[in-house]
Amino acid sequence: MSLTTDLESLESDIRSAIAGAGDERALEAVRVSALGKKGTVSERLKGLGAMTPEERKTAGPALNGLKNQIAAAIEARRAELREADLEERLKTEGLDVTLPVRPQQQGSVHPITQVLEEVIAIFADMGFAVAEGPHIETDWYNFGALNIPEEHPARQEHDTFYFNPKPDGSRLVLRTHTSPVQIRTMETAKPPIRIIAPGRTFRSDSDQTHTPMFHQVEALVLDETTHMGHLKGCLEAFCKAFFEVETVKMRFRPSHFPFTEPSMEVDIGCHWEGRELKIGEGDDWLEILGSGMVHPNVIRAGGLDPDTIQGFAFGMGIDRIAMLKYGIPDLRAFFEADLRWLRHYGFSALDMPSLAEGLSR
Ligand code: 2NM
Repeated sequence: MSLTTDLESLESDIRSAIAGAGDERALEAVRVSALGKKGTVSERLKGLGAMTPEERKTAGPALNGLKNQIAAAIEARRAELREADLEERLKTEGLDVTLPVRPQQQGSVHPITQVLEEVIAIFADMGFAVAEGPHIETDWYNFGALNIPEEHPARQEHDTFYFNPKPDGSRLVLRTHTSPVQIRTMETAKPPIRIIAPGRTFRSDSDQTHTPMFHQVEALVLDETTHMGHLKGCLEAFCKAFFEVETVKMRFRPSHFPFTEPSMEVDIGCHWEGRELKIGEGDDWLEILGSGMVHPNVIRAGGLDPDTIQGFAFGMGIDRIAMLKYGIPDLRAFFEADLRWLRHYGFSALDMPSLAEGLSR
């Protein structure tokens, strides 16, 4: 058989193998069988060495030409396969962006999450940052730094969950309020400080109006000049935004907290219309939060100088204001994971609370 016929039939075999390769793996196998170390074309190229110079003159260019043409044919087929693969994927993985997001929404946002997001949206708009901290705290961060020393009567009122004592006698606690976050913030941030601390809190107390785990948002504003007028303005702006009303009647009642001096509890006006509680005006009062000017001892405990730094703090129960805003009668239902209840009181997962687009609709 002449060299030309041999190469012609070899070329046609390889070309039909290339054309027959249905995917890139099959094509790679064809490449190896022709151009690999022991491939049919490579073996013939090795034979060049044994030829006479005269034979090599025609066989060399013919073999190298074949090798290059096969290589080019393989690359062309590879591109073709990739193109076809892409076409196929575009057809099957296609996405109709005009379709509704989901045929029907599964699940819903828990009312506490909704209210937490609403509160964060309101204070973020006023320039507050969100701060977080651990649920398990030391006695110092939960009590000592907040001007609640050992034997202070407030310790009993907190119904604290204590961990077993450590060898040195100290005991960790589940935080009874989010105030430890404010102390940690004072230690690390430089005034002016404007933060809210939302999160879970724990007290060993369970009845119609108390659950052992509940949610709080506390706020802290510290600089050189902040006073009670700022506190009142801030709380009034919050109440209007949160209850989505134009005006809100408010009452500041003198009170006592170890961590603030003076301290005030804040009530908002309300009245009943049939079985519906209307918030903002009326002759009844609802207590919604505690507040005051941060006690000098607390500022000092946070590592700041109470002679130059002052400001206010307040705290409220998220679960409680969620009940008030959305007319939820029993606090315990919040944590029973009853699907029918969740569907009834839940919120759309697609509507983010925002001041511009409406908090709760
Ligand atoms: C309240 C009422 C009044 C409060 C105080 C502080 C801190 F850490 F700055 F001293 N955080 N939160 C505070 C003040 C909390 O909850 C009813």
